[in-house]
Amino acid sequence: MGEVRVQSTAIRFEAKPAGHAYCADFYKSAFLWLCNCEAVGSDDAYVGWSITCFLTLKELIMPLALYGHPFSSYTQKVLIALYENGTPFEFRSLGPDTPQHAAEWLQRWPLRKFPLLLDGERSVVETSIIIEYLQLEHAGPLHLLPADARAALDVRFLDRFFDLHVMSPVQHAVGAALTGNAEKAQEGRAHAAEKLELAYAWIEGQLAGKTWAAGEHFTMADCAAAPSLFYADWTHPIAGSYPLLRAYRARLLARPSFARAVEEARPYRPLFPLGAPDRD
Ligand SMILES: N[C@@H](CCC(=O)N[C@@H](CS)C(=O)NCC(=O)O)C(=O)O
Repeated sequence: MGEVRVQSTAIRFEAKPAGHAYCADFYKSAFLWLCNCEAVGSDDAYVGWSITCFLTLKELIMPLALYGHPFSSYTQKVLIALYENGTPFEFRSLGPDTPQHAAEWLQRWPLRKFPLLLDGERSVVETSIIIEYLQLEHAGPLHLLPADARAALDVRFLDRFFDLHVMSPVQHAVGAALTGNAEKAQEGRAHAAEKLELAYAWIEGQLAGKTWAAGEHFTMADCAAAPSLFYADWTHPIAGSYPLLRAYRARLLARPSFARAVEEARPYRPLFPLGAPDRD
C-alpha cells in the first residue's frame, strides 16, 4: 500500500518498489485513482509495481499551459521538450476556433510571438528560455541542458545556431511567400536557399560521430534542430552531398517526441505557403 502525505503546498505519493519508467501523465492519473482507493480503504491501491510521483498542489489545480499552434516550428520545439519529459500541460491552440486563447496570449505577450508558457500567473516566452525554465521549475528525468557549464554552453550555441541560421531563413522565405507577391516570394526563397546552403555545409562538418547535435545525448539543441531542419528541407532540400545531416534529420523524425509533434501538425500541411512535399 502506498502512502499519501499532504504537506503545505505539496502532495507526495510513494509506492514500492521503485524504479519504473517515468511518465508524469500516467502518474498523475494513477495518483488520483490511488487516492480514491485509499479513501475507501482498498488494498487494491497497491498496483504491484512502482509509482513515485511528486506533484505540487499548483500542478494539480493549475497545470502548465502552452499557447501555440501545432504547425508552428517554435511551438514544436517546446512540445518536444514537454513530451520528452512527460511533463503534464494543457495545450491552448491559437486558432480561429479559440479566440479566447489568442486574447489571453496577446494580453500576456503583446509582441505577438508564440509559443508562450503559462505557469500559474507567470508567463514565460522565448523557446530557449521556456526549455531552460522547464528544467529549473518542472524538471523531468531527461536534462535537456547538461549540468556541466561548458557542455551547456555548447548546447546553447547549437540551439542558437538552429534558430538563427536554419529557422530564420525558413521564416524569411515563408514570410515572403505570404505577401502574395510572386517576385518577393521568389527572392525570399532564393535568399533562404543561399543561407541554408551555408548552414547545411557547416552542420554536416559537425555531425561526424554524433548521434545528436551535441553528442550522445538528446538536448535542447535537438529540440531546436528538429522543427527547423524539418521545415528547412521543405524550403530548400538538403542535398545528397550532406549524408550526415540527412541521417540526423531522419533520426529526429524517428524520435517519439518529435514524431508525435509532426503527427499532430499533419492536418495543417496545406497551410505551408511554399507547398508541403508529399513525404515525412
Ligand atoms: N525567438 C522566438 C521566435 C518565436 C516565433 O518566431 N514564433 C512564430 C511562430 S513559429 C511567431 O510567433 N510568428 C508570428 C509572428 O511573427 O507574427 C522564440 O524562440 O520563441
